[in-house]
Order: sequence, then structure tokens, then C-alpha cells
Amino acid sequence: MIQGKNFIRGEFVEKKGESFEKRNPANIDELLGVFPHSDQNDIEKAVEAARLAYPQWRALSRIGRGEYLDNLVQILKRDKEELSVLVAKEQGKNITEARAEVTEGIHMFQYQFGLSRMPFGEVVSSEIEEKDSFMRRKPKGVIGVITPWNFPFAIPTWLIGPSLLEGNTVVFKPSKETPCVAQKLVEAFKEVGIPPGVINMLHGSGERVGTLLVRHPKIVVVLFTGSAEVGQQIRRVSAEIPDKMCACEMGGKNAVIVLDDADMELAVNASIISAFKTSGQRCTAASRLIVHKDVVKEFQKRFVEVAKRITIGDTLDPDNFAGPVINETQMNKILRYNELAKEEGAEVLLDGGRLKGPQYAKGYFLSPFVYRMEPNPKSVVLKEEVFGPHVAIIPVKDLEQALEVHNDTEYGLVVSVITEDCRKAREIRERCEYGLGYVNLPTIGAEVHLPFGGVKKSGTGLPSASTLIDVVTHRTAWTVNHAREIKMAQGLKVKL
Ligand code: UN1
Repeated sequence: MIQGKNFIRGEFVEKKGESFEKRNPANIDELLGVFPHSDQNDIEKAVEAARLAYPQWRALSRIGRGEYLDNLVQILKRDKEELSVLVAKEQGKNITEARAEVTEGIHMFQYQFGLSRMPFGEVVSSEIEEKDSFMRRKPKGVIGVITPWNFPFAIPTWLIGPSLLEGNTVVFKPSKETPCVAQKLVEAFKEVGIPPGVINMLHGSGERVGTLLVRHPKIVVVLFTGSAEVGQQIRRVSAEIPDKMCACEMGGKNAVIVLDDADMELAVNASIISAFKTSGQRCTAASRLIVHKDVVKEFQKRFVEVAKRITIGDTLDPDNFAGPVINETQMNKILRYNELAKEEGAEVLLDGGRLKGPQYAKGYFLSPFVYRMEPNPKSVVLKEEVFGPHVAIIPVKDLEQALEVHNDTEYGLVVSVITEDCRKAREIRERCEYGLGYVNLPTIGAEVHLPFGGVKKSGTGLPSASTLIDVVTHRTAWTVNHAREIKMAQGLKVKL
């Protein structure tokens, strides 16, 4: 049982007053921890701590800051299994996925450590031979990091790692659904002796703590991963405050496109992984399988066969495929989308729903819901993100229609195409709207050294992971004259 605490100026602080519980979504009898609800006063203290720590932290060399992240990696590697078990218990993903998630987070800090010795600017040519020009990056200040519950370890590292390496300081607000893993991550920062105030953490809900953090005038950048609705609110609030910018990673209505020449086994396996890993609770999960009509019959038969076989249950049993969904609200939302699909005329191929039986009685376990539906621009279930084990098979007559159906949503995060034909894959690459594209792979499984972010409603056009550096630094121009006299660019002549 974790006694949750906020982390401010290098200390875990006691807090009386309102608190909230975190329970295991696979077994709600298991209480994992109790955490404080932060208030305006805590926010002021945390932001002030980050503000005071900033000048010294940025004055440390970039390599010096990287060393802290390398030390952190050693601790996280030591505690990897403990962290993975906690991710599985708190988030509800299977232990094999939890281990992969912790690995992904460690990769981010390793990547940042490696980057600390790499160039962080450019030498730029000038019209005047004696002038040397540079693009140099400067940190921005205090960054607010607001993270979701589906990747309680990896996503915080994705946002905190680059922010700290570049010399910013951080106030971190983890999801109220996954405070335990956040607490462990911050404990590791404390153990490496990161200077007080460089990272601070506040527990609480998005509506209260998140909102106050976004509104705080001293938070210059907000990094957010979560729903499109909340992201849109953050964008609105940020726009009102001069000097504030936000980078939001939001949802997806991702698709696997299966063409008529697809390797069928690969197509089915990639689709199963895309639709049902993490119980469909990834922003990269696919809830649409767009399949060429000539192969749709075979595809759907094989897909449903495998979907029926996947085992859902105990998150610590590595032989299970998936665990529960995160909470009752999400479970009910997914069930409503299943019903809506029926109302919208779906041909149900596998009627998923709440799993029954004593091993499921204490958790939010859902079995896969699979349906077939003709392309329909009016259908809500073909457009909205479900974030659960809910997937449509949509038959299309050719590549042209596949492209049209793919782009017919407000989102644009991930597309995967299953084909042996490089020309068709190229058409998908050029004409689909997405931020991450895959060929003969599932839609999930991005790596930290690539850009991560979507277009349209999925993102703000500022991808994270490797490219977050562009958000957490300001690019400055620095020009030095080595001549004795002043020579101007653009042929400007000045007589004095
Ligand atoms: C998310 O779901 O918000 O590509 C992130 C993936 C993971 C990251 C997902 N590496 O599925």
C-alpha cells in the first residue's frame, strides 16, 4: 500500500485534507494506495520550486544534466521488475506489456543521455564570409507535464526526459488513475539526487489540478497527452495567456488497411495486436480494419477465430493476452459504443461484453467486440475514438476507396497497410492523413527515437518523442562578426 505524497522542492510532503484511493482494476478489493488531492496552494509551491531551480539547472552543462538521466537509468533498470508489476496492477495491462512499457521509458532516458553529447544546434552560412551564424537552442523555463493513465510510466518519461535534458524544470501531474507508478518514478529522481525543484509532482484530478496548472502564468509550456476534448480545452486556455504554448497528443481513430495481395496470417496478427493489446486503450490502437472486398470473407473468418482465442484475465500471468479496462466509467462507455454499433446497423461477428465468472467478478474485464459495417460517413462508431476492445471490419472495393474511408475521420494518428506491393504502400504513405505509418506491422509499437504525433484532431502539429526538443527549446539565431568593419547582408551599403 503506497502512502501517496506530492513531491515539492526535493521532498515528499505530508498533506492533510482530501484524498483519493487507487485500486487494482483487475480486483477492486486490492487497494494500491491513497493519494492527496492537490490544491492551489500546492500548485503555487510546486511552480515556485521549479522556477527557483531553473537558473541553476540550466546553467549546468547539457552533459551534466544528461549524467543525472544516466544515473536514473541505472536505478530504473535495478527496479524494472518491481515497476513492471506495479504498472500491471495499477493500469491493468498484462505483465509482458508492462515490461515493454518500462523498457520504453528507460529507452527515453537512455536516448536523452546519448543526446547530451550530440549537437543541439546548427552552424548556418551567412552572406558575409566573415560572419559566423548559429542556430542555438535555449530552454524555455517551467514546463507543466500532464499525462494519461494508459502509459503511466512511458509517457511521463517521454515528456520529462527531453524537458530536463534541455535545461527546463518540471511540474508533473500524473493521471489520477495511475498515481502509484508516478510516485515510484519520482522516488527514483530523488534517489539520484536531482537538485531540489528540478522535478515536482502534484497528485489530483485533471479537472482541478490540471486546469490550475494550465492556467498558471509561470508555466510557459504545457505538455499534454490524453483525450481530444481535454487537449482542445488546454489549447483554448493557453491561447489566452501570452507566452504560453502547449503541445497536445490526443486520440486516434486508427486503421489497418488490408489490401487484396496481403499475407493473410500477417494481416490477421497485425490487426489483433492493433485492436486488442492494452485492451484497445492506446491512442495508437486500431478500431478500424479496412479490408479489400476480395479478401474480406477470409480475413473476417480468421480474425474472429483468433479474437475468440485471446485470453483475458490475471495481469501477472504472462500467458494472458490482455487484462481489464481501467475503470467502470470507461467500461460503460465502451459498452455503450458496442450498443451504438448495433443501432447503427453493424453485423456483429463477435458480441463482446463484460466477462462473467468468479475470476472476473472483481474487475472490469471486457471481451472483444467485432463487427462488420459498410463504409458509412454518417456512422458515429466509425468516426469516434472508443479506447477499448471494439473494432469494425469495413469492406472496400479498391485502394481508392480504402484511402477515402481512411481519411474520413477527424483524427489522423496511425495507419498501417498490409500489402506486398510497394507501389500501393507508397500511395498509402502519400495520401493518407497520419503521423505514424507502418507497412506490414501493427499500428502500435512506436519507438522513442522517432517523431510521435498526429495530424488533424490527433495533435497540435508538434510531435513528441525524438522531436519534443522543438517544443521544449526556443531556437535562437546567434551571429558573430570577425571582420574589423561592418559588412551588411542583402547588399546594404551604409555611408557614415
Ligand atoms: C499512447 O497510446 O498514448 O506506439 C502511446 C505505441 C506506444 C505508445 C503509445 N509505443 O503504441
